[in-house]
Formats: sequence, C-alpha cells, structure tokens
Amino acid sequence: MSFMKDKGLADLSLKKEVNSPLQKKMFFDILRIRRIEEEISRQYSDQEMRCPVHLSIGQEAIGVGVSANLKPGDYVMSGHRSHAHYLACGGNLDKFIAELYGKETGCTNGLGGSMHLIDKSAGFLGSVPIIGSTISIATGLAFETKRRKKSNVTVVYFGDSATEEGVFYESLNFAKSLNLPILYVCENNEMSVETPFSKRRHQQQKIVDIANSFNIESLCSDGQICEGVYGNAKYLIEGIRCGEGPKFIELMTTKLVEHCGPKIIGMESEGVCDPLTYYKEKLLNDKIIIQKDIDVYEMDIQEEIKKAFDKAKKAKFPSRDKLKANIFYKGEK
Ligand SMILES: Cc1ncc(C[n+]2csc(CCOP(=O)(O)OP(=O)(O)O)c2C)c(N)n1
Repeated sequence: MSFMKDKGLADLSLKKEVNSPLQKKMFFDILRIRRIEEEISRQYSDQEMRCPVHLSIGQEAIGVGVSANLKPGDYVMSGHRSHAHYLACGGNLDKFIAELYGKETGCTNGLGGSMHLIDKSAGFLGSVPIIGSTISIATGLAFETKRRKKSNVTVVYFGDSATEEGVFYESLNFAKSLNLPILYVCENNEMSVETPFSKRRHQQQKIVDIANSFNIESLCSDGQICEGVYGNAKYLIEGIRCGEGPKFIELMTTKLVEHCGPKIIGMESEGVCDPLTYYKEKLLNDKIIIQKDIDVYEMDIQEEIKKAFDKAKKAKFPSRDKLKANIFYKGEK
C-alpha cells in the first residue's frame, strides 16, 4: 500500500527510466541496511555499544533512492537518524560498526558514536544530533562549492521536527537568494519523539508549502516506495546540476522502531508500508529478481555483518591522548 493514492503525492518515477540492475541494486541496498540495523538491535543489550541509537528501520528507501542519484564528489549530511543515509551513500560498514563500539577504527575514530558519523571518502561530511544544525552547515557547504565553481551537489537529510527550527527558514532563504546547489530532504515520519505532527502544526499547514513559499521547487512524495523516491530525487537533482539552485523534497515515511533505542516495533497498524517487503514483492512479481538471488545475497550480507562486528569488538579504544586532543577546555592549571 502506498501513501500516494491517499494523499495525492508526486510520482515522477514513472517518467524516469528505472532499469533492472538499478532496481536490484536499490533493493539489495535496502535489504543490507535493514539486516545491519537488525544486528545492531540484537547486540545492543550486551551494552558494548554505549551510544544511543536512532535506527532507520522503515525509512531506508529514502536514503537508498536519493543516493542512487549521487556522483563521486557530491556531499551528504544528516542528523541523529543517519545510519541509512551513511550506508546508502557508500559509508564503510567496518568503520560504522566500530564507531558504534567507540573504537579507534571507527569512522569518527570512536569519538562520536551513532549520531556523529563522518566519512569523507564517501562524501558523508557528517551527522549532528542538534536538530536542524546540519541544515545550515550543508547550506554553507553548497555555498562553498558554488564559490569555488565546483559542480558538486549537496544533500541534507532532516526530520519533520527540524522544520520547526528557525535555522531551516534562514537556510532556505540564503540558499534561494544565492541559487545554491543543494537538495533539502525532509523525512516526514510525522513524529517528534512522542509528539505527533498534528499537535505541532495547524492541520492546514504542509511542510512542502514552506519551501514553496521561498520559491524553491519542491515536491511531496511517498518515502516508502524506493523507485518513487529515486525518480523524484532524480528530477530535482538533475535540475540542481543544471544550475537551477536549491530544491526541496518532503518524503512521507514511517519508522518501524522506537524513537531512540534498539526496539523494533514493526508494522503494528494497518496500512503501514514496509519499504523492504513492498519492494521485494514488487521485484519478485515483475521477475526482476528470483528468491534464490535473495537467499544468496542474505548469506553474503550475514557474513559481511559478522566480520564487521567481530572486527569492531577486537579493535582498541582511542588512547587517552586522542580522547583529549580536540577539546577546547584544557582544565585548570
Ligand atoms: C535543537 C534540539 N532540540 C531538541 C532536541 C531533542 N530531540 C532529539 S530527537 C528530537 C525529535 C526528532 O524528530 P525529527 O526531527 O522529526 O526526526 P525523527 O526522530 O522523527 O526521525 C528532539 C526534539 C535536539 N536534539 N536538538
């Protein structure tokens, strides 16, 4: 089931080419991210991962569909719920798991944990849990790429609550005024911790209309259907690459996990669309994949995940000197 029919959302995917190698890649990317996060969920209670985790389960189609449009040299930034974004844009699995374990081999050298992932080699310039903070940092990145006349596109992901921060409005204004090459991606799961969207905004207000009011081309679309996300993001990102300036997309989604922590809630209510189940059934029906492909891939992923966890557990914690290296306060003399 799709949000699209119910809410009249944009679907440009039908107008854009989606071929079977790309479909397979996107499906396997969603499956891989799901299995990685399920393993985090399983091992979390051992209390060796000491950072809070905000799992992306249920929202994976967004990072995967958007990332399928990115090129080397593009930049990605995110917030507290960033695992899927990091992995989808090519973040290194070993470094990611090691980061959750606080080890020096982690992508942020074990100093950041789940909510501070950085991997320059993947163009993932960072996640920060202060709501809305990376919207302005990513806007600054886009400003810098434009100033240096580079062709990179910057993508920044944030949740619906971030659109309630002043920095969101300032950033959109700045990006539009200077025609910056940035895609703002709002993952609207209609919750801010325990407060539903309906209690935070007037019923008539839509996030996509805020971006439209800055004269930024904006779409609202279903975030659970990967090909739809891909097609809509493709349309917007191509426009950005052609010099059309900032674009905005609001993706309606559902997280199938508690706000923070390892608990997977699953599809409790009727009508909830799991992007993994939906895509698997679609590709099996359309004969793009067969069950045997999935079984083989599942085995490969399990092996890859096991190796990453084993390596992370055996790795060293950062030394005391490294822990102190980047702090400004040096203590009383
Ligand atoms: C500036 C700021 N205010 C409050 C918080 C506490 N906080 C952490 S997550 C969160 C809600 C996040 O909701 P949303 O951005 O919609 O993302 P979701 O968790 O639903 O993916 C809040 C308010 C924070 N991290 N930063």
